[in-house]
Amino acid sequence: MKTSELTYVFPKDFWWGSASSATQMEGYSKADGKGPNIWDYWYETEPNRFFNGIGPNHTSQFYSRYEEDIKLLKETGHNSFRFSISWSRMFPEGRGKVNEKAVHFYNQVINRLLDNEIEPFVNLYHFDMPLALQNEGGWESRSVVEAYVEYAGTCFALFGDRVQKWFTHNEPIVPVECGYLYGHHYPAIVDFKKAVQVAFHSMLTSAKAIEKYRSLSLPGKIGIILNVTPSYPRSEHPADLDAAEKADLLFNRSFLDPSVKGEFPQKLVEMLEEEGFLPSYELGDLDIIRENTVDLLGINYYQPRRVKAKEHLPNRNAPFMPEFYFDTYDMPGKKVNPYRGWEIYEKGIFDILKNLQENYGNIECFISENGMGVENEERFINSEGIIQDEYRISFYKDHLKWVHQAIQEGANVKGYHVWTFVDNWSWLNAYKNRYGLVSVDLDQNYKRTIKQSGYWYKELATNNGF
Ligand code: BGP
Repeated sequence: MKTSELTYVFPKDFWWGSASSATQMEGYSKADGKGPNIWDYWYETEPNRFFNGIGPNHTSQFYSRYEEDIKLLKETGHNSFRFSISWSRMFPEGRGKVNEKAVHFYNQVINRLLDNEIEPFVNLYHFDMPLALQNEGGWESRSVVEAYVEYAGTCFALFGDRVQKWFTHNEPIVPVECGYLYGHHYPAIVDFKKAVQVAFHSMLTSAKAIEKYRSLSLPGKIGIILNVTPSYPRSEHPADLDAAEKADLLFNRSFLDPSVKGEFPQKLVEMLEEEGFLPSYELGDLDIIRENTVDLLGINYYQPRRVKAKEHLPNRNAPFMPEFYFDTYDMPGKKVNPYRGWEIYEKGIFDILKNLQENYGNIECFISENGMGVENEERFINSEGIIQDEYRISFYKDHLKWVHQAIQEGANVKGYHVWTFVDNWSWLNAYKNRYGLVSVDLDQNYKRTIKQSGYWYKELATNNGF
């Protein structure tokens, strides 16, 4: 298609791709010397927590099928692809001796991607703490900070000659909220003070890994991936505005500011101090955070947060939660993905990008995840066996229009990655909601079939627009 026939044309060399994570797609959780991580452990001890009892050993088997998958990446138009390294595959005990079979596997993946002109984007941490380190306290513990830096440094040294886009964490708020506030991820603790410590350590480890990376003078960039949930107040009433600001400070700026500006927002520090929740830290930690900000920011966007002032005083006898500062509400008439229950608000992606442009030095960024999970997609299979997922194509187009608009207005956006490439296993929801451009048939040995959205994505990437 000629550029003149397209309505939305993206900048030259735009990164078209998708994101994935080790636990959600490698499978083989006990093979070739991999150590257990918190997901393997939780599944063994509490399998009923997982939808249909499917655990992390039954993810889409990328570990054995990566060659086939990389061909499919090519067929669906990818010029870039994010995966994460499994810390417990590299270091079965979390630190110490590196597992050579893991090194071989990741080398193969990186080399095959490069052979196919697909740039590897590598993330070091996607919710998968090695069990041995969780037993030391996981992200709460200072010893784990040092273990992470050792792991990151090893990955840079082994793969950094070829990998030129590195990410220290994916969505560091998720282990904080799911693991330490709302009980969705192991260790499923409810403890605000610990949650703050975990958040602080994720920022410290990110800065320390960046420092390590830069000391090696490798030829690439390093960043972090944050899920930003724009916080929209119910009204312009000062109390609603204040509530929305507090939600933004807790869920977004607690990671955005240290990652990009090298400091925590003063207002956030005051809020935490008032409740006695400041984390413990060592002399020099804040300097490390200040001096090691990111080159590049990945933005995962799924949904906004609708916020209003608290209507009742919080119950001081209940465990302290972020919702002590604000209430959320159901905005009348909002559009919702009925399967996942998440609001769909496309303009949110534009608001995030404009905020980065205006308040974060227009840092180089890309959309690192955006996607729609849908149940029972076999309903939409046509006579040729292809899932007709028109809804997903519309979802992407509707978001891409706003990404395009932000770029027109000067935002420094380099790419768009969808979640995700092949239907994969999702934390507690297992295979309930499917997100892929390619389907996986669990009854036919994980057979892959490109969906209509996969063909569309190829066209989008080839035309560099739509
Ligand atoms: C993001 C995570 C992904 C992925 C996605 C979809 O927050 O980075 O790992 O799972 O959300 O969410 P879910 O799988 O819970 O539907």
